[in-house]
Order: sequence, then structure tokens, then C-alpha cells
Amino acid sequence: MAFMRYYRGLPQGETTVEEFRAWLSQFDADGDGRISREELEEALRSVNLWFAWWKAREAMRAVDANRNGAVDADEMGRLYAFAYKHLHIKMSQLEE
Ligand SMILES: [Ca+2]
Repeated sequence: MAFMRYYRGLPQGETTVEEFRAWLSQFDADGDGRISREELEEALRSVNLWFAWWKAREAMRAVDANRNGAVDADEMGRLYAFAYKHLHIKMSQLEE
């Protein structure tokens, strides 16, 4: 990445799946409405999560039900649940 990008954080407090989806959409670099592993890694990196590369890979493994290498719209709920359960962060803590 040749330049710094600034992303908005998640809203304060409990984040709904819609808010989570809206937050993630800013990382959808190619605008295809899906989140690839690379785009997810960028999202995790933006909230200063350690081991973003590894966590993005683990998330894709758990969430990408149809194995097309991207989180599709109908897999977004799975990603939301995964982030809560396995990334050991509260959504409200993503705000920075
Ligand atoms: Ca998929």
C-alpha cells in the first residue's frame, strides 16, 4: 500500500449487523459488494488488531461457506458472529 488511508470507526456501543456491514463496505476496494480476504485484512488492520493477516485467514475459513474466497452479502452475518466470538474484541472497542 503506497499511501495511508483513513477509515471511519464503528459506531459507539452495540453494533448491529447492519452497522457492521456498513463499516466493512468501506474496505470493499473493488466495489463488488463482497469482502475478500485481503479487504478483510485491511479492515482488521484499520482497528489495530494484531495478526490481522492470520485472523483474516481464520475468519475466511469459518465464514466463507460457499468457498468463493469472499464474504458475500449473505455471509456477512456469519462474519459478524465470528468477530464477536473469536476476535476477542467487543464491537464497541473497534472505535478508535
Ligand atoms: Ca463466499
